[in-house]
Amino acid sequence: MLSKSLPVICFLLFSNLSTCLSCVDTLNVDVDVTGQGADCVYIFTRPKKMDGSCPSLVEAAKDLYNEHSNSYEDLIAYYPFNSDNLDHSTNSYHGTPSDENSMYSEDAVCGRSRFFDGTSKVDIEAFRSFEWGSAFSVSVWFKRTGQFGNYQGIVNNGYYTTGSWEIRMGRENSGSKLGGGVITGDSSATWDYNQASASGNEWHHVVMSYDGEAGSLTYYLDGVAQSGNSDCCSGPILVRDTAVTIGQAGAGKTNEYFYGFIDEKGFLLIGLARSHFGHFMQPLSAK
Ligand SMILES: [Ca+2]
Repeated sequence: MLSKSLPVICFLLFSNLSTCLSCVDTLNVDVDVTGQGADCVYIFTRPKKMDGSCPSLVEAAKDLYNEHSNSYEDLIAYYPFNSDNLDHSTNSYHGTPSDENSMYSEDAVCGRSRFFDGTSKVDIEAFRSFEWGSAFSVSVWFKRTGQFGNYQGIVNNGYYTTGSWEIRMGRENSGSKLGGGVITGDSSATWDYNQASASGNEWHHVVMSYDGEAGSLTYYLDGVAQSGNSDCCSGPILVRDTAVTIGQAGAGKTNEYFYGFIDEKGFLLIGLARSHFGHFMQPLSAK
């Protein structure tokens, strides 16, 4: 029997936080131990082992990792953008950057972020003809820092009717306009949400979640549900022979690049996550 009467208190110090998924279920404190701003201290409890002893730090960390692995089994792809354009889920839907030297920044919400300079993007060709199904969520953090007079794609599988889902920004209202949507058999356009406003030079978080069985599309900006065409669609998101693009408007457009930083925190960037929707709505701490 596992005893929970006397929890073990452990302190984990990660000098290089390799996965922000582990932020989700732990109390985490941003403590600048090194003066470099790169370390996080984690405080959590674990039950004693069957023999009454406390698990080692390695054992405790492994247990936590396994719990997360199980709870994110629906994850499609995860791009931390800390030092590469790779998918850090188990699926290996790796991104291909258009720029020779991808730029990563300490200006981030988790680890580092990727900087998009208005000419660079990341394509994930593995998503061509991908069956998105009827349960889909995408989560992304972004901080637009320039080219406010342009339309800009953030993440999508193609521009407007070329793809079947997208999150993008407009040039209206000083470039703060934000929206997106999905395309299904009964909804032919993606601009189901088009009145959100995300101020420039600040981090913002978008979660768009689609439930094709319930016929519901929700769009959250910084944890607040936005008004839009929530009953736009039902059934599966259409399959397209297009790549997923991050940092540009996607297939069907040659311009409309994003200018600024894109990151993740605590959860995935792209996932079949209807069953985990609650995770997305945990309190957000935008920097
Ligand atoms: Ca990151």
